Amino acid sequence: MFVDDVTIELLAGDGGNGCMAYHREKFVEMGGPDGGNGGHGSDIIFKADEGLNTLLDLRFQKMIKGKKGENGQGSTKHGKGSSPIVIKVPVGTVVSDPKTGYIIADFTAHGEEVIIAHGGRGGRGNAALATRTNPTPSYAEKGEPGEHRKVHVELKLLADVGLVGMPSVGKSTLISQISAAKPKIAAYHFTTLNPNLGMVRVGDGRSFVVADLPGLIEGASKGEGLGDKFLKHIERTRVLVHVIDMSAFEGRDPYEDYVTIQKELEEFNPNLLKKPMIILANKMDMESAEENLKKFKKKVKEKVYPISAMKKEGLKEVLYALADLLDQTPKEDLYTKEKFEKHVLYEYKEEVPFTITRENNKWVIRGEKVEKILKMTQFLTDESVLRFAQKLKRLGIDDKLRELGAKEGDTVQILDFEFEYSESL
Ligand SMILES: Nc1nc2c(ncn2[C@@H]2O[C@H](COP(=O)(O)OP(=O)(O)OP(=O)(O)O)[C@@H](O)[C@H]2O)c(=O)[nH]1
Ligand SMILES: [Mg+2]
Repeated sequence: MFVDDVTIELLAGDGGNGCMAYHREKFVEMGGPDGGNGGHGSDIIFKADEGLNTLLDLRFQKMIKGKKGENGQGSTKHGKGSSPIVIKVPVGTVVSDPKTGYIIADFTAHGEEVIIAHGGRGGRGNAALATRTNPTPSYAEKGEPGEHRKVHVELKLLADVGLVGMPSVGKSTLISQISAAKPKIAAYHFTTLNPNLGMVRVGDGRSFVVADLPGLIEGASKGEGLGDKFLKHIERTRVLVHVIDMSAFEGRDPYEDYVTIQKELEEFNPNLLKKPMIILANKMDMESAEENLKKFKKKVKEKVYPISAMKKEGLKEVLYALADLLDQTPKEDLYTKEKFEKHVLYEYKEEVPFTITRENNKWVIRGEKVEKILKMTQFLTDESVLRFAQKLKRLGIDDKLRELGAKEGDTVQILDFEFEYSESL
């Protein structure tokens, strides 16, 4: 099965917890802090693999989860980081953020790899948290939560030449004659349901990859027929080949076919019309074709190559013309730098540091920052509790609670953690 569009949830591994411990030696009752740091949680990495040609494997996974890093231990023993989870994707895969639309990665070469969701850093142990003013801290951090994000994964095939045209004009017949590809060929419309790739070798040693696409009809860019589902696969191709049935055997007018397809390409993505294009007048072995070609040529400025895909006539010249065109057409990136998430220098985000609601007689505090502080706190000692309280205070939570009328001893809740409100802090 050919799958080229998947949305999936990624949950990278949390960092391991930092450790709180003290150095012990004979005759020394309590030495300095020696709790080690937690290890890094597993990153989720996507890696391009030329052996794959579909996103089928991702289809059946709702969520990919990373592993937590190891916890730190005494004697400044740091926890081991968890190995990354590596997901293989076909070359040509584009990963984007469905919320912002920014591209996270565009894989165009075998072996390329990008971290799509970052594992959390390990929490610091009390050895690492010692400062001049507090040389023996009695607290340690928990690991940072791993990145949690939804991503849109799309395959946009990597081919040099894309074959477009109405159904049954002979696109699949052509690719089967010029490459080793063996697509289904038949007289009914929409025989081809998925794109096929074929490697073409020109006599002089040059070679290129051709993509045979399902047929297009009027309104394809708005979903008619097989719609525009497959047009994305020609976005990367450098040269287009427009195949036209010059026999007009099905009763359509070849020139109208040409205009219709050009319009659909433009509506899908105006850049498609900027690509160099070769027009093939196919089925020249049929009776009426010669007559139709004369009329067609009068209306179209571009050079038209008469061929018979079925009888393998006129193909050699076309292959040389394509190889020459490809030599003159530089490879371009599909996306400009600005479309990538990592190049966004500043993005305005509406930030709500926290919200307070009154629920079941409790003050409930929510917010990404507050929740992260909680998740990274180990409530082991008075000092760690104090540190947690100070962080909340710095965010302005205490002032706000007081303002809202919180009283000594009231219950405050963050996630599933509850504590008493105290005015003395
Ligand atoms: N006479 C003649 N018939 C051809 C030629 N090329 C293709 N055909 C016939 O046209 C019909 C359609 O051919 P396909 O190659 O399946 O056409 P297609 O463009 O891939 O069609 P879809 O996949 O449905 O879009 C088949 O019956 C072919 O045998 C040709 O050069 N001459
Ligand atoms: Mg076909």
